[in-house]
Amino acid sequence: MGPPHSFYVLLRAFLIVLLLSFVPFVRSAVTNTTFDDTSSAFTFDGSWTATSASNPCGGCSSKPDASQAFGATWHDGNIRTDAPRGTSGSFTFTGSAVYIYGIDQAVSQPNIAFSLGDVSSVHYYTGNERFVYNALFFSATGLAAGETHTVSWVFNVNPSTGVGLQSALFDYAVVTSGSADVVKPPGTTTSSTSTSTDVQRTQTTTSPPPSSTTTTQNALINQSSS
Ligand SMILES: *[C@@H]1O[C@H](CO)[C@@H](O)[C@H](O)[C@H]1NC(C)=O
Ligand SMILES: CC(=O)N[C@H]1CO[C@H](CO)[C@@H](O)[C@@H]1O
Repeated sequence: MGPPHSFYVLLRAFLIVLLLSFVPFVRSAVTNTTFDDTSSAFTFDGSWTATSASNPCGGCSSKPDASQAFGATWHDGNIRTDAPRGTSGSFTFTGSAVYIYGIDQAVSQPNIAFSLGDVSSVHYYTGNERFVYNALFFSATGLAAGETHTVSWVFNVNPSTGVGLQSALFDYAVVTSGSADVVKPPGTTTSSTSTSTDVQRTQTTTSPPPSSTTTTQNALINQSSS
């Protein structure tokens, strides 16, 4: 003889309450921070020009609308087929996710090869718009939230453009942070009023998280097991 049927009804109600209480907590714990290309978190190595409406790049072939760039600034980097050194850069941050944004352009954009740990991808715009603002160049999620990460990139000339001088425009980065609050030891300052209770709950529930919280959940698991 097992436990009475009412036991399962109660257990199920309990798990539903756990799940519902977990979702709003995760949302409130996660924040996005935007870093303009002028931030010292960026490095730019090789042929780059820091550009804005008040400091235009006369020699640059790409002249986007400054008012549509974040902070009205961007970095214009270029590469030649016979360049003696590569054009590259990096962005260093602490958080569980990173998004690098630039201004895509249909004319003469190189392949931009990104890497972050074992994540790598190549960005190349195949559309026809002269400029596309807030274009996502690279993203990585599910990172260890409390650790410092560096995403780096290098330009590779794209032969399909038929142009020997190619350029790409870097605008800003968004970093997701705050999920580390969930696993901070008790007594640590936190913006949430129910942290310790929720840590307890997230450790006892085995329900899969809703898809919208997957990133945070991954970070939480990695953090907890380290
Ligand atoms: C953070 O920014 C990314 C990329 O723009 C977005 O997908 C995500 O929903 C944002 N998260 C929060 C908590 O605002
Ligand atoms: C940064 C890191 O270690 N992320 C991992 C967190 O855990 C999930 C699930 O086990 C992995 O898929 C991530 O790669």
